[in-house]
Formats: sequence, structure tokens, C-alpha cells
Amino acid sequence: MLNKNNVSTQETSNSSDALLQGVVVAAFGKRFQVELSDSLYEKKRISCVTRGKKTDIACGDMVSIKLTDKREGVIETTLPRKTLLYRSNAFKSKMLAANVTQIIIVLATQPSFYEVLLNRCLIAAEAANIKALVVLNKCDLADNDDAKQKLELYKALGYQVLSLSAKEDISTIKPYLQGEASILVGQSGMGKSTIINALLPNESVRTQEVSHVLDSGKHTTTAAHLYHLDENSQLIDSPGLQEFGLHHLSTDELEHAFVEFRPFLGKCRFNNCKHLQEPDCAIIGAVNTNKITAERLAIYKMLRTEISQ
Ligand SMILES: Nc1nc2c(ncn2[C@@H]2O[C@H](COP(=O)(O)OP(=O)(O)OP(=O)(O)O)[C@@H](O)[C@H]2O)c(=O)[nH]1
Ligand SMILES: [Mg+2]
Ligand SMILES: [Zn+2]
Repeated sequence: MLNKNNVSTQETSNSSDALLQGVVVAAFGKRFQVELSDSLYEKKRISCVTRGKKTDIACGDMVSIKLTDKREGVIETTLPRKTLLYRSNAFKSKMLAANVTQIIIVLATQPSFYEVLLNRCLIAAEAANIKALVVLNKCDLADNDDAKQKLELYKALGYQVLSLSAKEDISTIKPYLQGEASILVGQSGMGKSTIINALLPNESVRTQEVSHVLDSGKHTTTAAHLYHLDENSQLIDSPGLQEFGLHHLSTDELEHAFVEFRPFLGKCRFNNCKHLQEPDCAIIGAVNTNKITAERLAIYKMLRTEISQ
């Protein structure tokens, strides 16, 4: 991806015009922090703007920039993305991260997590072709049994589910991070930044008491940030989510994003079946024979209605 020789020759020939390659390590609306990739620059960070009104750049994007000052620059191009994770409502869409290979959905019981949000994250991951890992954090606190019970459904669907306590022992997650570019997502206060701190003690990412977060109505993490775990593994911390709209999905993408629906798709009586209430629907039939749960069908119906509006 990075052509070192090319970059350095351009650099020496005409430094102000040289295009330098880097990765977006933080995205703050219209400002982006770009870490230069060429080893010559020792991961130097440049504060960048974009040309014109272009803002469709996300944390994790590989970009080429032109320096305008020692520590400032302009993003000229975005390299093709391997993946793009985003969410959208009826009015706008928001990019969460580019080039991630894994989405880690962080849950906890205090404050309690919304199961619908978990499903929305899983659907977004499937639709973007990104693998998902579900983490139930804060297992040092009492009363996790109900939550663990709920998560059995997702294990049965084939998702990896881990229970841990970022405050006590982070080691169980480590094997899942090797060689991956992972983004941590979830509601505010679930412990995403605490997990990053436990993995990277030198970074001291800001975390905050949940009560304070709820009082102020603000999330502790306000922008996505990329951290390097090692040479081949990256972690992106993201601001707490309250909603995860999926308006960008087509109805076809939505039904395929329910992994357990796949064997039944195309087997309904009507080939344009919406799986809502049509006769001889293979999906509804699979619910009646316990091959698909009623909870997941209910979530599908809700999302289907939502994206069709
Ligand atoms: N008991 C316990 N508390 C935890 C654990 N992990 C995080 N916390 C606490 O939960 C609170 C919220 O943690 P954060 O890491 O700031 O949560 P976040 O998900 O990053 O929140 P936002 O940045 O607002 O999205 C802090 O007070 C943490 O100390 C854990 O494993 N056990
Ligand atoms: Mg945070
Ligand atoms: Zn059907």
C-alpha cells in the first residue's frame, strides 16, 4: 500500500509539493489527525483539513496529504477502502471507521445494555463484511447471569462472545486482536476506553464515571481514535452510541445480514416476500419450527419497516 521509495524521492525533490502517505488516527468533524506511514517520519502526526467541503473521511482511512506547514497539511486523496462501517438515519449518514476487519461490541450490565442496539451493530457488521466479537465487560460486578443468558442466543448464531472485566483481567481478549484492525463500539459507559487503557497502559485514554456521564449528558470519548497495539494490530476507540440507524441498507442486504435467515431465503412462496406476514413464508416457517427465534424475527420486522419508510 505504501510506496516508501516513491514517497521519499518526492519528499527530497520538492518538499512542499510532495505527497505523503498516512493513516487517519483521529477524526474531529472537519479536522483529521494523520499519522505519517513512512518510517522516515517516525509516526509524526499532522493536523489536516480537506479540500473544499469534502468530509467523507473516517478514522482508519489511508490518505495522501500535502504539508502546508511543519505540523499541518491538506488531505489530497483517500486510498480505496477495504471496509467501511457507517450508520445512518433517514436524513444523514455517519462514518464510524474505515479499513477495520473486526467490530467489537462492548456491553455491560451497569448501565444495562440495549439488546436491540447489539443487534443493530451485528447487522451493520454483517452488511459491511466485518467480523463481530461481542464482549460483556464489567464481569467483576455482580448480577451478570441474566446478561450471560441473553448472550447465549448470539453464541448459537455463531458469534464469539467473551465475558471479562477490563478492570481485573484483559488477557482473554488479546488473542482476538492479533492481526486485526478492530473498532470498539457500544453505548456510553460500557468501558470501551477502559479496555483500551488496559491493553495500552501508556496511552491513558480518558474514561469517566458513568453517573457523571449521565448527568452531563455527554460522552467521555467524543471522537474516534486509532491506537497501535503492535505492528499488525490496531484498535479504534469510538464515542458511545445511543442509536445505530441502518437506513443505508437495502432490504436485500438487511435480510442477508441476519445470518440464520440465509438458508431460508429464496424459499418463500412469493419471490418478493417481505417476511412480514405473507402466506407460506419460509422465514416465518423457520420461526415456527424454532430454527429462527421470535426475538430476531421481531427485530428484523422492526428494521425492515424502518428502512422502508
Ligand atoms: N467495575 C468495573 N468498572 C468498569 C469496568 N470497565 C470500565 N468500568 C468503568 O465504567 C465507567 C465508564 O468507562 P469508559 O471506559 O469511560 O466507558 P466508554 O464506553 O468508553 O464510554 P464513552 O466514551 O462515553 O462511550 C468508568 O467509570 C470505568 O472505570 C470494569 O471492568 N469493571
Ligand atoms: Mg470512551
Ligand atoms: Zn418470506
